[in-house]
Amino acid sequence: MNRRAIVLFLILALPLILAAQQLGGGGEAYPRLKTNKESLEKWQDMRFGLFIHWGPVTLRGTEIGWSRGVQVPVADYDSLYQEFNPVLFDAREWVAAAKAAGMKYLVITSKHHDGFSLWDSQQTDYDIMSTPFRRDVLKELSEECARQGVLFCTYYSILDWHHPFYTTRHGDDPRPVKAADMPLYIDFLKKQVAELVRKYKTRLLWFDGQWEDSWTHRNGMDLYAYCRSLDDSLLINNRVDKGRRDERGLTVASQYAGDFGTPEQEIGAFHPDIPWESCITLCRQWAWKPNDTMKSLKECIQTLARTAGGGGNLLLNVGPMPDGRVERRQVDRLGEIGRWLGKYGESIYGTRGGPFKPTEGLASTHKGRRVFIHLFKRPADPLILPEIKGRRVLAAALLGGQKLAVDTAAGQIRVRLPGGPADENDAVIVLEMDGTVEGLESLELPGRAAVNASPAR
Ligand code: FHN
Repeated sequence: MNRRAIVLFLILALPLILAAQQLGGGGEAYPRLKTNKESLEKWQDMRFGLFIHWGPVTLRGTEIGWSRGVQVPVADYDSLYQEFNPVLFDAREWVAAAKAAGMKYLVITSKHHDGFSLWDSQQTDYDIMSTPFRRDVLKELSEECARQGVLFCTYYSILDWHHPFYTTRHGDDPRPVKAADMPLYIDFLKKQVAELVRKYKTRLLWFDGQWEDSWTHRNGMDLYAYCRSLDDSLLINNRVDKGRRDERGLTVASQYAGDFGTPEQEIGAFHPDIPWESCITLCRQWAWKPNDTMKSLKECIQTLARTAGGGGNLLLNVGPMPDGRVERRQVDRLGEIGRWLGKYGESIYGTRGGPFKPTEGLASTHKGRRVFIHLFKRPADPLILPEIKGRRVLAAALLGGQKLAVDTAAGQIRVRLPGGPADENDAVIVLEMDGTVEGLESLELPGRAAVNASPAR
């Protein structure tokens, strides 16, 4: 191929190569099975969801899954379901709390590492119907989400330290394992996942527990393809496969399956070109713990704005109590976040990260011709930003507030700041541009770049 042909090929193919890099899918085993773009964009526009970790373990207040066979002996842990009777559980209240927080989707732990199923599963008796409660939590939540217009999604743990056929044990679990059983476990897993899709209409499968050697890259790609065969519009996170290497959570290479990256307990790195979602606890533990330390309103709002400023979604977690209620103080905190979004939601929903890369003091999002600057600290006045090549700033204002003087000179945008106090959690300035900034190069700001801020644990 001569030089001219190579150049021509690159010019034609480049956009395709770039697009391919952005979209995940079935991995190297299913190269043509790409992420459902429509579902992905709708989900990315949502930006904010509720994560719920819950199960019989709340009767002990210890961490779900991990405390089995450690803080709580296996025999005790595995019999907790016989006392689990959350009579104050009300799906309306849970979904209403998510809505009041401004959250657009909800992800419930249908089955965590301890193997307990929160629905009436035909594949096992180790489920909610074997408890004194005998109500199908997933059915009630799925129906209530549909009623209140919140997207119903399910977390499902691939590893199952309770299931006899799963081939890795945890804690003081004395049972031997037989490698031959793993195919039987995978058959069980697929039948349960089919229930979640067909019967409970989950819209997103949030897999977890893929890191043990019992689960392989091949298993991951096959499960991804199987899920998409059940419902082609499903979204599936990258923990279906082995491409996630550390808490930064992104997939290391396109040969791995998955539709979005999953940083955990930290705000993901600035990546407006890759779909990702940070999952972070409102308190410290995933499941409920008495008197657990709860994040401040400022920390919650800045975590959400920083995540959106990096191009990601935020999945904020609560752990309901053993009686079925979410603690009042946590419901109140969610409501406070929702009130902030009531005023400034335009700077979060439907936006994409950038064009200015986040620093310690600010982050930016954009949508159409509007660029939103999220100020977490009061900067020097005027606020100085690098000029956006090929775009002019037509006007500046506090979002929902007063107009601000703005000019561009010497490659800098200078915004005069308001004299009085602005929102101490996150003061949002909106810049009206003479065109969209989507796809334009991201810009570094002088000053310390934001490190992947890990909210207090
Ligand atoms: O072990 C789990 C943990 O309990 C929790 O479910 C988090 C949520 O993403 N995921 C695992 C740790 O990476």
